[in-house]
Amino acid sequence: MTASGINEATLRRLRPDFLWGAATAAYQVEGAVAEDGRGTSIWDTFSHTPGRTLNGDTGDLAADHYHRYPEDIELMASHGMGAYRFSIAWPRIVPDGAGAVNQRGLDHYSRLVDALLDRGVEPMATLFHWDLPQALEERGGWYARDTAHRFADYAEIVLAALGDRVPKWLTLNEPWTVVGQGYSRGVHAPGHRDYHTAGTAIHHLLLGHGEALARFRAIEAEGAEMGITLSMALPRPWSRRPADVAAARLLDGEQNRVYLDPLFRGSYPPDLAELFPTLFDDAIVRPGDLTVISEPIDYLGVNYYLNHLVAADPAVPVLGARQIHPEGPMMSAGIAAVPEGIRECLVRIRDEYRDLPLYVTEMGASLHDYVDPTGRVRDTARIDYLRTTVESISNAVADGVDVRGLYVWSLLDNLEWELGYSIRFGLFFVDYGTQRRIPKDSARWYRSLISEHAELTRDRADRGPSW
Ligand code: IFM
Repeated sequence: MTASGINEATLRRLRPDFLWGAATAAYQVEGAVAEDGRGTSIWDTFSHTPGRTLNGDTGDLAADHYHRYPEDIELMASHGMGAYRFSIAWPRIVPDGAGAVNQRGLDHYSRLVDALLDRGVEPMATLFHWDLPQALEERGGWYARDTAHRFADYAEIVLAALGDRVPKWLTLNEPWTVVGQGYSRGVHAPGHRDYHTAGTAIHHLLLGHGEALARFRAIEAEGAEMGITLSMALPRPWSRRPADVAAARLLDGEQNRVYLDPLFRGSYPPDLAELFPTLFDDAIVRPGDLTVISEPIDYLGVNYYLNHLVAADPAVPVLGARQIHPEGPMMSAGIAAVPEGIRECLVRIRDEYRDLPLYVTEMGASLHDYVDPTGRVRDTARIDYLRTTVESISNAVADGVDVRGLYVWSLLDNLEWELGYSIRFGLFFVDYGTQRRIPKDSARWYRSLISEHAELTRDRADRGPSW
């Protein structure tokens, strides 16, 4: 057994160049919302609207990563991390969503990328992690087809500036969360609560993805690759009753298949026609759209948090289904911590969709961490969660799935959207009053895991890749 508590054979199974990283998103960590010409995003508007976020928390200051990124990169490097997944704030680049480009925004990310490369940390950039320019929301947001075209324009600007130095790109982060929380359930920005029209937002997000991918292919950034990150859920029926089985199937459609099917099969799942009628409306899904959306990606990013049982419940509007949080310890966000489920998600993609390279672009545990009187953050539950995560990824590799990296959510404690700063996901504790970063026990554990893996796979790395 190794110091990380993961047995050697399990760690050896992961490729020598397996990427060990951490992830963040612009609005959750950057702060500096009024600096260097940044425009307003829907999350500025939403978080400043009374009653929308817990305690009225906003991303105005967040973890001040906009200014403190050199220190944060140093933390990654000194903890052995070889990769950083961050997102680019669209309103920093095109403040009004269309038209004038803000060079100061591009310069910021250019400096960030150079600083990462200097420290040997590979950048992975997400183009859209939910901070839509407010100006585009006022023109219909993702209900409007034009937003997809504007997204592609913005992507092209960023790719032209950074495509030579950023080897890994993601178009969208978790379109399910954007739509499920922001358009259907109304708990995220922009706060719409309408399943009936949510399909339109799904389609335009995916169209934006496809058009951005086409621009990327046209640029031919050498050595760079592009994918998309989906959040995969594991909804299972509460019982074998046909009504529960059908309810779980519906949630699987709403959370997984409605994104996977168009991306990999070029069609929307017919069983979702009642839930998302506009996905079957020719005025919304126009000829050729699904061809654009299903153009092959270089890899898929998978985020995994949700594992729940589903029971039919006619009292629940629209879905007629209730989620029951199951077995296992609960994390503080009310999310059941069942990290083993990642194996099933990864295998499913290979078996039901396509055998392509996969990156786990987020997995993490939310806890009520605190600094104890000795100055330590003893987040044992997060270490257990991450240990099981790594073992489960290795099991998927044993099943023959091509998994190439893990980006822990999150590098730093940050703004957990509508839950504000009430819960913490970071490997590094952020004392928000002083912005001091304190490595949690999990950060030290991650460092030892990364060095054990390097040690165990050194021979194979010296012989060169065998894949
Ligand atoms: O904080 C979020 C992140 O922005 C997207 N994926 C899930 C995380 C935890 O809820």
